[in-house]
Amino acid sequence: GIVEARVKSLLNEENADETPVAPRVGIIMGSDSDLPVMKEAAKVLKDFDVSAEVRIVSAHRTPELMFSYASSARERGIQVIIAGAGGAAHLPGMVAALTPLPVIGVPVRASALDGLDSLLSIVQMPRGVPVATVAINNATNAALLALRMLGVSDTALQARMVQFQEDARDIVLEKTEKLEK
Ligand code: RP5
Repeated sequence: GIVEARVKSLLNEENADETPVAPRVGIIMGSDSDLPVMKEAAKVLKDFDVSAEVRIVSAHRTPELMFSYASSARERGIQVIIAGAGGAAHLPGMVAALTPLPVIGVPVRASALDGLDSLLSIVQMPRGVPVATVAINNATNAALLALRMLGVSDTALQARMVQFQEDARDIVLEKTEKLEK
């Protein structure tokens, strides 16, 4: 459909039509206006060769779709859901209420309140229904957290995370070395 085509073009997926691999991570967002932020999560997962699907699912505009997406995610093989939303950001919490999977919420800076509204909407979940909330617009960290979760039972993936952390450390050390010269 039109949304899928827009998602593909925004993600710059040259190989989008190759044989599909069952997605392990579901990346969903309330609106296509969240895509510029949320596509960073897709990029990170791609760099780690972890399959993901990207969907527009709105708690307010498509409540039935949200219900069917969240309640079928586990049986479709999804292992972690990353949900981004802005403003009255109900999507991550509602999805967490409908699935036993871990849900990571990304507060998107979308309104006059600069993202603080999204952050508070996502982070202030009632006891019993957790959403792991990352910083405003930080879809990169949402993907890295999803990878760490998958890494608990996927040693090859966890080894890649260790490598990623070592690379990040080396970059900082190299910068320090340059400063000292
Ligand atoms: C939320 O409202 C979306 O997640 C988005 O961040 C915000 C604005 O959506 P649009 O009006 O741009 O579609 O539901």
